[in-house]
Amino acid sequence: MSRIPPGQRVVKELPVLHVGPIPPFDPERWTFRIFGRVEEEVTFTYQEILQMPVVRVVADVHCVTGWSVLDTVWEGVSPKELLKRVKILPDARFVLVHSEYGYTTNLPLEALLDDDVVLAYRYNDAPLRPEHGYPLRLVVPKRYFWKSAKWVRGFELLSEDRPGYWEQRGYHNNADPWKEERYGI
Ligand SMILES: Nc1nc2c(c(=O)[nH]1)N[C@H]1C(S)=C(S)[C@@H](COP(=O)(O)O)O[C@H]1N2
Ligand SMILES: [Mo]
Repeated sequence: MSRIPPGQRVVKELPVLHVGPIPPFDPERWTFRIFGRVEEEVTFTYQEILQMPVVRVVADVHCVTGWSVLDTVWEGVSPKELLKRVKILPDARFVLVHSEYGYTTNLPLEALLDDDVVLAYRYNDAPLRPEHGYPLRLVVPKRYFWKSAKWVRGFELLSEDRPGYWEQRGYHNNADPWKEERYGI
């Protein structure tokens, strides 16, 4: 079976693709916040995130514009690890991922808890570079890469799905590259 989803071509290096500027990072003021459908919201400092158990994920990533990069290596923390530290309300089924400058993307909570999902601060055995999302980026290998939000600052747990930045602009809500869920509902 092919490793390349339909309509994709392999490139060697991860291109740099995003809307808006690269945000500055102040480790003293930066926080990651989990809020919404949780009993009590929580915020983590960058230091606290670095102290959590490290996970390493090797994955192929697929951008909706047609490029794929094979065997990308990410290290960071698992969203599961962060979510262990809150009490999730029983009606929480979706997550809106919040990044700097208002970029958002939505996922089913279950998808965020998948074993291959990581909040990464290292890429290919080096510190993640600012243009690729440093200090922290989400990587969701099973979805088109716009769901892998760079410069993440929080998870908002929701009882009902709420479309993110690209999902509001015509990109597919589910974004499975193997089903070519590029545009539309
Ligand atoms: N915050 C933020 N994250 C983002 C984007 C963005 O515009 N802003 N673009 C997405 C898209 S469309 C892609 S293809 C990947 C690109 O990641 P890269 O620049 O590290 O290759 O980031 C995703 N994450
Ligand atoms: Mo993309």
